[in-house]
Amino acid sequence: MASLTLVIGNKNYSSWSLRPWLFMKHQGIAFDEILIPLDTPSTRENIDKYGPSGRVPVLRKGELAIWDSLAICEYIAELTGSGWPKAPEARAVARSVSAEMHSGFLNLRTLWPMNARARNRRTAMTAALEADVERIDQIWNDCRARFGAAGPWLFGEYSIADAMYAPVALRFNTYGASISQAARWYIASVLEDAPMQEWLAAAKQETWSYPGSEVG
Ligand SMILES: N[C@@H](CCC(=O)N[C@@H](CS)C(=O)NCC(=O)O)C(=O)O
Repeated sequence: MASLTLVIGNKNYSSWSLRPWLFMKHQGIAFDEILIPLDTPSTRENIDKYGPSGRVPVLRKGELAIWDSLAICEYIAELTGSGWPKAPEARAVARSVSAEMHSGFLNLRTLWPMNARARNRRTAMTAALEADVERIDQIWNDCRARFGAAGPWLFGEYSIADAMYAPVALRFNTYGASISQAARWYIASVLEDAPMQEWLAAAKQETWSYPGSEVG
C-alpha cells in the first residue's frame, strides 16, 4: 500500500494545513510531510506538483491526491474508522460545526490571520469580527455542554471538529479574544495538546515572516 504524504504550508501561518496535520497525528497514522513555503515566486509551481487547486494542504497516497482540509480529514476517518462521534446526533452536529468553520467566519479569518507564535497582538474590534467570535464561543459552549462529558474535547473524545477549530484557538490566544470561561478552558486543552505543542515548536523555528499576516 502506498504511504501517505501530507503537503502543507508554513507552520506559523497555514491554518488550513494545521487541521489535517493535527487530526492525522491524533489518529496515530504514519505520514511523511512536505512543507512548501507560501507567498514566494515558486509557491504555485511547487504546489502544482502535488495537487490541482493551487492550495495546500494536499494529501498524497501514490497517484491519489486529496486537496482540501476537510476532505483529507474525511478520508483519514474512513481509513481508521474513527474521527467523528459515534452517536448519530452528535455526529450530525459535529459535521455541522465543522462545515460551518470550513465555509464561514471570513471576518475572523481575514482580520485575525493565524500567526501561531505571536502573542499579545491587538487589533481594532469590529461588529463583524465580534459576531464571529461570539458565534464560535456559542458553538464551543453548546458542543461541550451537550456532547462533551466524556473528555476535554468538543464531543468528549477528539474529533475532526476539534481539528477544524484548532487554528481559531490559536487566533483567540494571539489576539486576546474576549470569551467565556468554558471557551477559555477549551482553548487550554487545545494548546496543551501534544501534537499542537509539536506544531507550535516547529512554527517557532521557522524564519519566514509575512507582513500581511503580521497584524496587531
Ligand atoms: N478550502 C481549502 C483552503 C486551502 C487554502 O486556502 N490554503 C492556503 C494556505 S492556508 C493556500 O494554499 N494558499 C495558497 C497560497 O498562499 O499561494 C482547504 O480547506 O484546504
